[in-house]
Amino acid sequence: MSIFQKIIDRDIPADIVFEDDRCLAFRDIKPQAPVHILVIPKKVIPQLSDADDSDSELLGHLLSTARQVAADEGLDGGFRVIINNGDDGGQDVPHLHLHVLGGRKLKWPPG
Ligand code: DGP
Repeated sequence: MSIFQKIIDRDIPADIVFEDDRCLAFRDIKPQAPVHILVIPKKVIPQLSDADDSDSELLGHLLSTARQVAADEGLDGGFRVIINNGDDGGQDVPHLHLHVLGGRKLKWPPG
């Protein structure tokens, strides 16, 4: 079981900013920007490449939630949404998550 499943189950605490029946959003424990929120599905999908076409609506909902979270945080000047996938993609936690980053000017390209 991943650490994010434990957050969903409330076995470990997190600073939760949004929740509905399909997803949860909470602040990253190691923020890389003034606002750094993770949006995760409650359905266990280890990484994006494990999703299939039946997950399309859920994936859209995660993006919509990222947009709403950014709006709620007042990120009117812009923000970035990132999904790290697998080892080469820099993914550490094997539970699909969208990073929502903002509150400062972000550099491009990422490393
Ligand atoms: P990734 O490298 O894409 O798998 O990002 C995982 C992120 O999860 C990383 O930015 C740190 C964050 N993280 C890891 N463990 C915890 C935790 O227990 N609580 C919270 N809030 N965030 C965590």
